[in-house]
Amino acid sequence: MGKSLLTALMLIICAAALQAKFEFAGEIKSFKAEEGRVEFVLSNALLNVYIIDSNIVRFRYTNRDRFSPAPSYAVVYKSAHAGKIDMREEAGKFLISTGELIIEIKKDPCRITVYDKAMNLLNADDDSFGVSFDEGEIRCHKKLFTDERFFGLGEKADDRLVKNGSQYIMWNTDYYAYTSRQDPLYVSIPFFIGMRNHKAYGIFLDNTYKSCFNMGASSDRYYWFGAEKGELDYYFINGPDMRRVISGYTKLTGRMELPPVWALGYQQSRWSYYPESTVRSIAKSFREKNIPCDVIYLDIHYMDGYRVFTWDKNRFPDPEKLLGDLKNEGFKIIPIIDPGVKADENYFAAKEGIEKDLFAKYPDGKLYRGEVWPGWSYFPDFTKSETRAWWGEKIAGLLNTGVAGIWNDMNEPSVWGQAFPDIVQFDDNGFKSDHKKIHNVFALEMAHATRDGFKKYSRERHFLLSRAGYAGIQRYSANWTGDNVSSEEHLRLACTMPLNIGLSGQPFIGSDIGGFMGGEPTNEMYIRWLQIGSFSPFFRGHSAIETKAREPFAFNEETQNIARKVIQLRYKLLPFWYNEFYNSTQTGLPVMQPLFLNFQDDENCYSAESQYQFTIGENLLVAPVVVSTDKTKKLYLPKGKWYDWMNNRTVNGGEWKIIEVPLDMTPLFIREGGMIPMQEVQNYTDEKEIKQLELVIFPAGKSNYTLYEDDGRTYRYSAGEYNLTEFKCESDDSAIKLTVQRTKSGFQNRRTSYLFTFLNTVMPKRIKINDKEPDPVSVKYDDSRNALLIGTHDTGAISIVLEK
Ligand code: MIG
Repeated sequence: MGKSLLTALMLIICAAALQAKFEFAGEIKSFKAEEGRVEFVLSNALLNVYIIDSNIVRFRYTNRDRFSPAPSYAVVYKSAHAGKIDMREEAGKFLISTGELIIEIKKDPCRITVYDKAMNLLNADDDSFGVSFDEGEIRCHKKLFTDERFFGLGEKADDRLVKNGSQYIMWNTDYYAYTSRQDPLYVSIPFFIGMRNHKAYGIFLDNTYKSCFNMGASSDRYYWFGAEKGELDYYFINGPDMRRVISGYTKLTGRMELPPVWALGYQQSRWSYYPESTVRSIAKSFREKNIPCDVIYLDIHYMDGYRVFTWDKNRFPDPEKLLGDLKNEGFKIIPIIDPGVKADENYFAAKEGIEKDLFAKYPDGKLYRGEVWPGWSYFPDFTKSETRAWWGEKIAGLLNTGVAGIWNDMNEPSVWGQAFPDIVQFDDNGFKSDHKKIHNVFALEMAHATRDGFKKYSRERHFLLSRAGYAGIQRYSANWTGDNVSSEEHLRLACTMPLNIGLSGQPFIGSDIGGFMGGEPTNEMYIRWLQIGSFSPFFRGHSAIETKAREPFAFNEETQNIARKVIQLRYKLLPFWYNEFYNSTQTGLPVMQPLFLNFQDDENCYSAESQYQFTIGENLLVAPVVVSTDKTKKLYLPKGKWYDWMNNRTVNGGEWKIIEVPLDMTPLFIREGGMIPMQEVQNYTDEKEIKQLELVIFPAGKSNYTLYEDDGRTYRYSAGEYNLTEFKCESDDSAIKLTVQRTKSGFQNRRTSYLFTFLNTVMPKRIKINDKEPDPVSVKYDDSRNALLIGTHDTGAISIVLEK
């Protein structure tokens, strides 16, 4: 080889190496239409465009020669669109139509613009930047419009829901006593909602590596998202209704399973309740004091030297007996399970894991050991199906002992706040990869293993709570917002964080009521927090070791009395809660919803102040007090009429109000037309045979409500053992009519009567139930509420007419 040729070659190689440092995706060189997708070859990348649904399009780029064969951890939905893609070529561009969206793909350079059918621009790549690769790092720059707003991104410690002007990192992190804006935290959900002109779309970046979302932080030109490695694989989900965006996202990543009803009750935790006499006395206090409670948690001290799947023989000599006794009192017990398995050669879990090759290892085949509660520990490789199956068997052991659920902690995975080494290898379902790829899905796959164990070894529904998570965690587990602080700041975060996580596809969420650490809540703060918690999907009090307990009876008598009422209201509302959970399993929408989810066009619902308000489902608005010393509350009611539950009067919406808020009051408003099912209070779910359902109705125009019911504890519903009852109400100048109809019958319930409470209703001239005058004793008028109460022992089809 001549010297000049060699130099030329060297130059080319150097240039290539230099180029590999940073490059844009480049121009489109060729394309190939396949079933359900089009493959474009770009100068520096491959791009596949898939039509998933008419409102969901997937864009997948790689700067490698081929796409990764490893399946997604998050996406469980198989595209409905397998056919030919409707694409035409025009000068300088391709146009793909999904029926609902038009995707414009410019050739040189390759740039994506998404339009709706009427050619309104919804989302576009930045003209100059688009997609780029910086060595292994991937980035996508999108045009930022001045009227554009962002929401979502999962667990972010923001006391605001609008995400503009900040950069967020996705990297599951154990950060105790975090403060506002601390980022990242335990859960990573690389999904956000964009909104312009009150029209919403969503983008989900399906990449488990450490990722970054810069939502116009220090740039008014673009926003960008990307990851340190992997593919730029993202889904565009059109609304324009925000609810449709979230439903689309959860169609892709899956939805919550229907939990057992008891998991919607009050749950009590502390680090830690031990020995067993303490657990018994806590349980006894709840019952003696008539404060409802369904669950007691066992934190790390129940184990033998923090060895998972063991019990400390001195503190808990006979766990089966204890759990059985407590079960008879209506208590469900949930122990903590951390991922670290103590590296102890005499410990069965360590021995089995080594024997069966279930732990994460270094590239030289030696086991990785990290330091956590048990001391030096092995980490199960949950990305290996054998590990998940083994873990499931261990979970079954706990179920046999009588536990009702599992609490996963330290699963970021956390190694005493240190960095888990990137060199540690995981199976990745046979595709082999390192910690960088698996870190964010470690908790997801641990939850996967646990959920699989639940379902394989038990017919009952069980509850799983996880600290960490990734997109799709809602399929397996609830989350709580980790180690919060007893502070005013965290009282506000107890509203905004669950709301934010709910917008990101995880509906089952709540905070440690009263604050986990960092001082003690005052009585006021505790009550205000409990009120927020009682309207959060996950309702649990918990506190750290060496802090005061967060049981209601750890506070003074007056506080206890208020707390009892707050918790009792939750129990009265259980049929309502259960129905909203059911709805969420069907739609993927949050249970606890920001105002703008139902009033997307109402600008007041986006204001800083109204962000602490929310609705449960569509019809019950909660305006909690978020400053513990406040005696008044400024709140916004969206357009329409509302029934002020606390003050028994109707109020007009579309206005800001200032109301007085005594400590025992959680401001609650029923939306016009709204119906709220309730039942008598119990000290735990299933304490009593509930014979009567009360339906509270605020009649207005035409409205309807569908109630789902089943046994509340098994999977028999999936074989059709459930009921759907439809309530329709019509109100005009002459009459109010209510009809009740079973639309699905598959479950034998115990109901023998209904009580219908018509709010804001005058005493009618005449009442007819199924065309007959009712027995006068079954009709009452409550002056203080302006409410008409009608009871009936009919539980089949009912028609009630109230003539005005
Ligand atoms: O290193 O298990 O967030 O809820 O009480 C702390 C003890 C470990 C952190 C959890 C917290 C739990 C605590 N855990």
